[in-house]
Amino acid sequence: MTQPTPERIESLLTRYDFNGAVCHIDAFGNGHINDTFRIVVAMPDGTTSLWILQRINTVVFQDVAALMNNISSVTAFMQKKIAARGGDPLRETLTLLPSTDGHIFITDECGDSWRVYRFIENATSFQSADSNIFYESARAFGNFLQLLSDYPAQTLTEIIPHFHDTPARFRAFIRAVKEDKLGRAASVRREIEFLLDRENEAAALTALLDEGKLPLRVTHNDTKLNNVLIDDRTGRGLCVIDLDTVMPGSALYDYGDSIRFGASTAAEDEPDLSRVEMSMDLFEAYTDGYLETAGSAMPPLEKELMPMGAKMMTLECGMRFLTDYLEGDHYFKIHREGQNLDRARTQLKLVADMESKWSDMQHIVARFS
Ligand code: ADP
Ligand code: GN1
Ligand code: MG
Repeated sequence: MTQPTPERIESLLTRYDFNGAVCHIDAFGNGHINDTFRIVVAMPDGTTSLWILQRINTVVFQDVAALMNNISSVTAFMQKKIAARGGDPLRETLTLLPSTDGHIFITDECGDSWRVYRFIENATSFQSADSNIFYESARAFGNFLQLLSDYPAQTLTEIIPHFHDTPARFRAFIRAVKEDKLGRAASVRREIEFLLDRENEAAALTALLDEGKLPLRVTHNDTKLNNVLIDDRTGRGLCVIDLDTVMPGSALYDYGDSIRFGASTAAEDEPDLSRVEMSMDLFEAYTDGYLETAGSAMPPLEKELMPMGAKMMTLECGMRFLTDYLEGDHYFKIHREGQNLDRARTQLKLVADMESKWSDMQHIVARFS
């Protein structure tokens, strides 16, 4: 997708009523999927108001109407609950701004789909965190799971079928290796072998979900640290964002996604693998916060399998990055050559590190369960 010009953005913003004049637009955030812009509006009383404009990635999300329907219903549901318990619904969950003609997303003349959210001010989305911030992010994601625990899951559209179906991701990876469209497989033999060695573990959690031994719930499915906002004033976990993938799933994959991204000692795309390991302090902080807010909804087997959730999600993500590298980087946005390979390598390094720390991980989970 080509970058939209400022003129195009200005023109589509005329379809929204911001109660003031748009005075500044800039690219915002570090997401791998959508294009995000911050919109500054000058209000008649001299103040400014902020909005988030997003172009929805329609290669990844093919049914935008269903996706937006999911988000609109889930946020409305959470807003009622947050208000009922005396919270601030406008800060503790996302709020969509409909266009002037009442649509929750609009499609422009190039066929791109866009949406606008209220910008949540005085809050930060982190790329890395200390134990305290990470603990707060865990509390927010655990709370999100609790808030949606009685949401009627069957009314949600499964936006990306088999999103966290690790065996299906494994098959896609094998296909990419066999096709080797760009002739890159030979240079990543070691990474391919690492994944092949773990093929029989890929179904460790999906088999239990299929058998009904683990609960299928409404989950977020993309619980990276930068998908939660921390309140600048109170330091507390405030709002879970990036709701595109909210659909039925497993809490273990949500927990695991947070660990693989936020408990790493380095960035997801760190090229120097000697800097990458899983910090046990961060692992402990997240486990503490997640079980504090979500623990009462989790049966014993689910808690026991939290280390496996961390490993499985890290393995799956490594597999997805490597698949995308082999296929020519068509899914995850890259900003430099080899970035998806670097991302894959950090994930595999983390898997190996988790394997070496397995019993410590289990002890920590048991301590907070
Ligand atoms: P992507 O799917 O591409 O990751 P996100 O929805 O996560 O897109 O948005 C990208 C970034 O924009 C977030 O990490 C966060 O920094 C910022 N952001 C998104 N929505 C809001 C909001 N309502 N208020 C403040 N910041 C936001
Ligand atoms: C993508 O949208 P973003 O950047 O929060 C991806 C996740 C991956 C993540 C890896 C819809 O998340 O599944 O785990 O990148 N989202 C989608 O960083 O595929
Ligand atoms: Mg995001």
